[in-house]
Amino acid sequence: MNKEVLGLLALGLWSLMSFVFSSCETEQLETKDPRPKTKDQRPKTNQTMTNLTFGIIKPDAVRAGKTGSIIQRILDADFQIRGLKLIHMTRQEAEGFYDVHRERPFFAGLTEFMSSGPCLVMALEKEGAVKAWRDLMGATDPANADEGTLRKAFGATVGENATHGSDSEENAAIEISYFFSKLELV
Ligand code: DAT
Ligand code: MG
Repeated sequence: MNKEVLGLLALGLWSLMSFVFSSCETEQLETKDPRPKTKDQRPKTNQTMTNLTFGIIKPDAVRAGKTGSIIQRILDADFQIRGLKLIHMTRQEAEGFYDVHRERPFFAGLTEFMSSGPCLVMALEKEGAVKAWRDLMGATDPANADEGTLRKAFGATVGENATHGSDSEENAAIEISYFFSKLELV
């Protein structure tokens, strides 16, 4: 074997060794870096969905400029706001949200109303949030709602009743995920 061949072999071996060594280093750096690389690696929040409910400040209340007053009432009732955004639903999005009512006679009016303007969607946290939020809202028909409730104060008719609230923890989780991504919830 002449010097030239030996030299080439040595060079090849050196390149191979430095490649292997540098990929080990990268791997080490990667495993040492505590920052999450993907959203699935982010620490899971301790908060379960148990104390969460989903609420909407409906288009009638937003149009009437009642958003601030309703949010103040929510904070005064010791809810923590975990998610909040202003959206304007398309008719199709409103139909998807109220799918359980598809066969009801008021479905067309309800989905037309819910897509008629901006509304505020909210993820609300409190011990026993589903019931606490429904209690604060009052009965579906403002005419039957107790004094001091939001629907009594801000609702006009059974159709235009200012707020929405989930009716169970299971539906609260479904409704929150209909409108919010994980990143939008704190
Ligand atoms: P809630 O919103 O109190 O949970 P629901 O689930 O029975 O009441 O109905 C959903 C919405 O549909 C309600 O907020 C307003 C509308 N709605 C209900 N009953 C109605 C009716 N009889 N006429 C018109 N709209 C109605
Ligand atoms: Mg309902």
